[in-house]
Amino acid sequence: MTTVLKLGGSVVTEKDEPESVDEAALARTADAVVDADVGDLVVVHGGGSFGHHHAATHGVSTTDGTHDATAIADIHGAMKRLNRRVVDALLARDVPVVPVHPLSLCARDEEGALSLPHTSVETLLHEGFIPVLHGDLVAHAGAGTTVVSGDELVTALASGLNADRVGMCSTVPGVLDSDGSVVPQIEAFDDIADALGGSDSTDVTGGMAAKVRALLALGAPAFVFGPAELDAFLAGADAGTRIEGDRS
Ligand code: IP8
Repeated sequence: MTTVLKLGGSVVTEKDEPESVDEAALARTADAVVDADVGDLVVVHGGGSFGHHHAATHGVSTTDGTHDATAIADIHGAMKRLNRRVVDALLARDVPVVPVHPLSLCARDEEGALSLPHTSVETLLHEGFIPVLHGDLVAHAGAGTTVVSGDELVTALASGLNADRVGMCSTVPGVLDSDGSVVPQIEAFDDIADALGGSDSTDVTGGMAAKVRALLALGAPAFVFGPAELDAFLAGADAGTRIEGDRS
């Protein structure tokens, strides 16, 4: 049983203040991972006020690339700093985490398609570790480097590893309808298209609509939920909005 968990950048950082970790939220998140009972676990965290801040400053997104090595060092360096904070919080609780940096692993072709060789993550899982990846920059043929979001990594990992469950923990309790209520289940993007807006902070990778599209494309059930339901998800229960494309 393999579970891929995305921790939204806004869950563990103060999203509007550059390079600022929400220490209390990170501690609660790490405590939840300690008690996880889901078999093999891969964690992917987002950029929050680390990656998005620097990506916006340098005008880099998933489609607008950069060949500026200093910009690459700034953006990737910020993500490595956040990754180190997440890894340290888990190591302090004796969770056997190993950092995995997508810039050293992945590439995009000229059409922007991402390749993520999964052997490294798979071997780490077999060896009893919990790999911790993060939104990052990746080499992009013809564009230098572009942003890869944690959501895109989750999609690639879930299919490469044949994951059984995917969890997307963000600061909202699920996908919300136009009345602000959590939608229990989504099987097609059209079910929810009218209600989905963009993210209200600097987010170069696109907010909830992009998340739902990515999750519908998976071959496994995915759940979008808030931090209050992280314990439940990691105990194997359903949480927030269940998203699973209808494959009939
Ligand atoms: O927060 C973005 O990751 P995300 C990473 O998962 C960078 O979209 C470098 C902005």
